[in-house]
Amino acid sequence: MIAPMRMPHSLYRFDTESIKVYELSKPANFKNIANKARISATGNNVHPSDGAAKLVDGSKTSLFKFYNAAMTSEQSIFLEYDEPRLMNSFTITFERAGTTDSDNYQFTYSILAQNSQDSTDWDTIADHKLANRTDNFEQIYSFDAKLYDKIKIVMHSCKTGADLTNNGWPSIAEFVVMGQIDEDDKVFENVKDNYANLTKTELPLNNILGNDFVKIPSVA
Ligand SMILES: [Ca+2]
Repeated sequence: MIAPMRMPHSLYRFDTESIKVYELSKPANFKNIANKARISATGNNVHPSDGAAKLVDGSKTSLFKFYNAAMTSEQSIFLEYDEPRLMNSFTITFERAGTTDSDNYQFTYSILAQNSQDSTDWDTIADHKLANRTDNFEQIYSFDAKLYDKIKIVMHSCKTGADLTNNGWPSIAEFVVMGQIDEDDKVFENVKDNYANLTKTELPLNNILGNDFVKIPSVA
């Protein structure tokens, strides 16, 4: 009879540290928080009708044309949060031309993340990965949950043409950040369920509570 394998003692420890680690790894309540970030790009050359909102609008057919020209040098896209958020995966989606691509695009990109409250160092989530517009237009990167407030997508090159020697006009269709929503987001999500088609900036406190609720009486 084969003796049952002994599990490492550490798996049974329920000290404070173990519970903390478990909680930090628990992704059950994570949602796509990409649209909670401020988005910017280097180059200041965004296509006027295809701006940053298209990167996080939930549509893989709407494109963020972050550099509105043939890309001759490396460019970066930034997603930034006011406070570090617990995150555990990024998904990047490029335009899909179909099963064939007459323009034959190849993107080379990296994805980095930083907790600027702890360090100026960047963690490398994806390092010089390749993508195209046919059979490799979307990649998911999962990692142990960690606090970040800055994400940087570095577009090293965007090549096109039969031999991939021409510079192409780059775009990204969608970027997903799976992370923990904060308390403000929870309140907003609850309100949004009852007030469809409103954005966060269109919900002044007076409209929700009524004017009388925000008048603070003076203390006698
Ligand atoms: Ca989109």
